[in-house]
Amino acid sequence: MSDRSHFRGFSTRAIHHGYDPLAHHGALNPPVHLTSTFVFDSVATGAARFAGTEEGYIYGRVGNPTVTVLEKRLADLEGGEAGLATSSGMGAITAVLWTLLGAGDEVVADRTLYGCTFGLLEHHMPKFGVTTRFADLTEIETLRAAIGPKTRLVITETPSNPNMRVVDIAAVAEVCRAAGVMLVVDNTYCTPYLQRPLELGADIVVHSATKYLGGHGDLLAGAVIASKELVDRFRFVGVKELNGACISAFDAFLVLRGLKTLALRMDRHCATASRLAAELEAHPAVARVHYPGLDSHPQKALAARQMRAMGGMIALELKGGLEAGRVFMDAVELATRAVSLGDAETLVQHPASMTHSTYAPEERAKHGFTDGLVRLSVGLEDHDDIRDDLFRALDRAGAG
Ligand code: 7XF
Repeated sequence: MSDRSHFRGFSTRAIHHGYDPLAHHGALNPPVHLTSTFVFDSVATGAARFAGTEEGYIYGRVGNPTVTVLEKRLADLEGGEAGLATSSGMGAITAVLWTLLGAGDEVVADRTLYGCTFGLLEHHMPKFGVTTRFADLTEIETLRAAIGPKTRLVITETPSNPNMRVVDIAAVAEVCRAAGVMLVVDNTYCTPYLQRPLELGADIVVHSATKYLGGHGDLLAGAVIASKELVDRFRFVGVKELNGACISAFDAFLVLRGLKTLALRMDRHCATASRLAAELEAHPAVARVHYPGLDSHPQKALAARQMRAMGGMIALELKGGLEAGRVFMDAVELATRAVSLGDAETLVQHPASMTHSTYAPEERAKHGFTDGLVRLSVGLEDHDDIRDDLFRALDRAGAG
């Protein structure tokens, strides 16, 4: 057995934490435990495991040894006590919300969220008696005013998908703590390499691990990181009994593989995106670039405080609006027309017609993004190739 837990660098932990090869026949990588159920050596063992008085696996919806490695690793990287891996980001979000909320409860959510999170809160949770107030969480007084006696939790992304608004996690956490409500932060855009919400006072971090954590566009996964007490509830109530959104051992293995290069990939995503953001801002067809590293971003100073680097996501507003967006989207040759983000490939998509189509047009305006907004997930290709491709497509969009 070898204990490497005193080596504390981020990449070191992303490669090693929670797994000891010497306890697994020397296998460098964690075995993929392809099993749905686990055998008990006696009825007493089975009873003790169900009662929670003995550690050990029971059934794949509750836990699996490959998945456990991923859960430990993600918890460590986020600076949390415990982790839960799920079959998707939405699986993580529903596990949290459905466990913590009941009829009569209220949620306060930031005014821009990923489309399905918004749809869940605005259109579906009311069926179960849970309502949501959407507020601009970049304004602390607005948040304070939105929290009422029935508010149980506050949920936000930062930077927000798709328009890159930045929420001050520490300030929001302070208001939540004073009001006795929990703060959930969706850290998908940043990953723990760029931002660690628990260290800033959040109670719960959720992820779509489909994105940067996996990093290769070959899996769907999600995660929740929080105190052990909360994670136990999300596991034994949220996933086991409410949504069944357990991750497969194979997908857990793929996320673990992705994590080994997380820091390297994020450094490259961030470096290329920050160069491109400045270059794109100078293109005559571009009305506005939303990127927290730009001087034009209203929360640049906050982002610099809260994030290690400014991330790989950029939102562009084109002067020609929706139509220019369409021309641009069809003109790219290297950038790939696809939703999702955080992959090696540069991806472009149009939120109003794709990821955020669950918002009505007037809701999109109210929640802070225009129909002409194009979203760019900057990939790992060479900067010059991405720039040339985007500029050629922008020239077309501008000429239109
Ligand atoms: O269930 P998923 O793994 O797709 O994750 C849901 C999710 C949760 N939080 C954020 C901030 C997300 O961006 C997502 C998924 N977003 C993709 C996108 O924006 O392209 C989904 C493609 S429709």
